[in-house]
Amino acid sequence: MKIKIINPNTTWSMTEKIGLCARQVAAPGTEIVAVSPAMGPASIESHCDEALSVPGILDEIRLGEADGVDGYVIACFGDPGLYAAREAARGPVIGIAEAAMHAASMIGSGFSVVTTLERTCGIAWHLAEAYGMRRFCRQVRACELNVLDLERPGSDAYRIIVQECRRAMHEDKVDSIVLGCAGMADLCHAIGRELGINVIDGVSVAVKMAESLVQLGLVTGKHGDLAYPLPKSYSGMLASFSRH
Ligand code: 2AL
Repeated sequence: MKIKIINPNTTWSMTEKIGLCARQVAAPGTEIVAVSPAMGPASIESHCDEALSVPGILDEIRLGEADGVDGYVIACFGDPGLYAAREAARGPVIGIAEAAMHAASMIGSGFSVVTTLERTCGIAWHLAEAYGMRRFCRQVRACELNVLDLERPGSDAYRIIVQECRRAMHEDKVDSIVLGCAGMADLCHAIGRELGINVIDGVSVAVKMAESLVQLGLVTGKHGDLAYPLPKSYSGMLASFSRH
């Protein structure tokens, strides 16, 4: 089967890292295709960034549908455009925040999210609420790292993230820590080993969930509000999305 991972930001070093982490957990018969859209923000750390990432995501879904993709992962912790992507796709589309939070809810009674900038904490709380995960989510903690600090060789990011995870472990009394950025995927095992607690990377979980749903023959429902969007005209910069 073919699983396409869309990193909605346009930083390809992060996309390659995400692809590598996905391939480490994928089953032998699974082909992982990891991409960044041709248009979009270099990093996603605001509601505006999220909104501006969605046309690029939908373009990648369109290409994926033509390319016989079986399932998709949206690899950004705000799960931008998740429901729009589901409308446009035949197969399942999984967001990394929804995947990680659900996994955490199945292995314990509480988790904390450790994310990048304070300003993104509201997005994580909102998703916890929307997914029915609010009662499991004890805290959302920021490291005050920019997303692109995770890509900078020699940055202090690992040490700062471990420090915040340690605080979460002791102060929030959680069973797991959910990493709040796709760019942290490669740090998951090292942090888990160092702290001796479940550390959940949504990219890995989302890949396994997408694989499982595809293997079970389950697809996105097309009889309700996730039906394919109606054909219509779009103008200006969105003209290429027109369907007649
Ligand atoms: C993210 C993420 O996962 N990728 C990105 O560009 N921004 N989310 C976050 N909270 O930092």
